[in-house]
Amino acid sequence: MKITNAFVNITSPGRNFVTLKIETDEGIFGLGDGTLNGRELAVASYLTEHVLPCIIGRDPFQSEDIWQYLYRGAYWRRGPVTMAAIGAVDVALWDIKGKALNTPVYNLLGGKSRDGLLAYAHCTGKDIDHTLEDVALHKEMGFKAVRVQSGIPGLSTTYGIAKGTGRYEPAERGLPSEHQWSTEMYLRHVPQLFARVRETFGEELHLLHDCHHRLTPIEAGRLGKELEPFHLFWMEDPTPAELQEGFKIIRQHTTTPIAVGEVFNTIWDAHDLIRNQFIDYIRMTPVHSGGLTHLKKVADFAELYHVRTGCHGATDMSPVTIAAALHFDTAVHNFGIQELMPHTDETNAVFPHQYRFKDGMMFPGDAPGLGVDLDEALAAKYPYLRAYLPINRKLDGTLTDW
Ligand code: GCO
Ligand code: MG
Repeated sequence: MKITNAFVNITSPGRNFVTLKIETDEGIFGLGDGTLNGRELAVASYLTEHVLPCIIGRDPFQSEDIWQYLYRGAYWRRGPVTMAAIGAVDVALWDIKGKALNTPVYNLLGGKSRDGLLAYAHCTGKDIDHTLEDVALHKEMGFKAVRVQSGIPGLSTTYGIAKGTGRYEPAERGLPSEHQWSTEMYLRHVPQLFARVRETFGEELHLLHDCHHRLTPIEAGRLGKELEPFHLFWMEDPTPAELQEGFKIIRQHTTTPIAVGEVFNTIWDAHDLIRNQFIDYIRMTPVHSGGLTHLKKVADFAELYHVRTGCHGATDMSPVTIAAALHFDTAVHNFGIQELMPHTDETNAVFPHQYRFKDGMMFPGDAPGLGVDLDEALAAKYPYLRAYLPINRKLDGTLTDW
């Protein structure tokens, strides 16, 4: 089998997505996702100008060799743009292989290790009462795990909170907006939020929380310690992770489990965190970490250190990435949980897919390959619109971490 053609599709059915389609001489095609929130066109151009011409004529079954060719061969390694581009190619190749062998991708990664995948929803509200309502709604929908976020009294904006009654969408059309931040207000508020959630819903519901890189390690240690009575499933992205040894300080102060890695691109971003057992869950997902080929290696390495997976699944992971993540989750031994932030109806129509949610669990479906399609005619109706993540400033105006 040979790759005969490859092209990038950019569409914006509610938000921007960059999709790679690789075609072969046997009429089988594969899809990959290269969406990088707020930097979409950089990946599209990297693929079109620098990657796709090099893969025409290659055998799509050689996913390992093609991965190494694009990673080692380019000399310039790592980084979100490079790894999203490699990820798009790699996932499309696994899709082709599955279709050619008439089997779902999870069978190529080791086969079923479980029947269903525990998924968590993102629950938000402008204050604690509204957040409790959202948690109740998601419990009703069948969720057994929820990530709980709430507006912070005194701050006009808080990350991760839906606007009005709409769904939460991290990217905003136009140039970046500005959010406000106060660590003091946040640290006072979050333990009260979790006290109310446990009081209302009891012990059984799995509770998660995303700190979105806002804290220093010692502040994260304090928060983790104060949240211990509420038995969190995880505390996510407590501090930026470029300084991996910072997580040692968090570990010294709390038994609240730690998850990190949605912005990581390769094992080298997580290597020390994993081997020193500073974290409990690794959040890397196929699109931003070089596809299934690399992510499988990360998971196998993490397994040695009792670290489980928790793939990032916000709306900026297209249905192609969600499907790839679900096949990966199904196969790896050390699966932990899968994030599920629902796409708009428009997005679901552009990317018809086999995966399903039922009773708190997700299922990849048994279609050959990934089980996702791209309706190109419908996609063409939603042209790209510039969008960014917001930026974040402390109350005195200092730019801080998003
Ligand atoms: C999550 C995330 C998102 C990110 C977004 C960035 O855990 O779902 O933190 O909400 O902000 O995916 O592109
Ligand atoms: Mg997050």
